[in-house]
Amino acid sequence: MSVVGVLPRDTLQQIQEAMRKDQSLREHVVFLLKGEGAHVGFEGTFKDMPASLQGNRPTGLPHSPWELLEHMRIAQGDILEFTRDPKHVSPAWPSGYWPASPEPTGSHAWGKSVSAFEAGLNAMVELVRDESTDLLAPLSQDAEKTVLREALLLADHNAYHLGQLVLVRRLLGAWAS
Ligand code: NI
Repeated sequence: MSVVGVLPRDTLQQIQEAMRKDQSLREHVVFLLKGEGAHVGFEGTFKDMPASLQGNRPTGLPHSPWELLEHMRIAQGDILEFTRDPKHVSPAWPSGYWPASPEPTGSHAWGKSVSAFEAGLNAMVELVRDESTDLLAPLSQDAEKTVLREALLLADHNAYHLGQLVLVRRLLGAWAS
């Protein structure tokens, strides 16, 4: 006999309703993480960045496109690992969250960083989508934090720096539209 078979009908409906809301919340967070609603996407912002300008800091601004991309990748990796690994050790702040130089470390560095960024973002999306992930359970490493809070933090941080990258690209004359 299944458990469902012995539950009163209104209890079953409550469970189904709770599952529907849980699923809906997960998809709202995934939508936010992917940046599909309010601004230009990651792929469109990272693509076609001329190698000769990746390490340039526009006059009056502190970061080159390479620094912003790497900062997004590094910070995202830290938030992801903090969320899923109680033993994760974060880099020194702030120096560990930025590359050593405004210039990329070779002609393939930009593409490799973009791929690593995409992998990190997908990992957070999978974590949020996983029905065995309790979005609201206090994390053992910090009871004030939850997977939901860290996912929202990541989306916020990514959106903030993505907008900066668009602006820096415009100022460098490296933005198509
Ligand atoms: Ni930041």
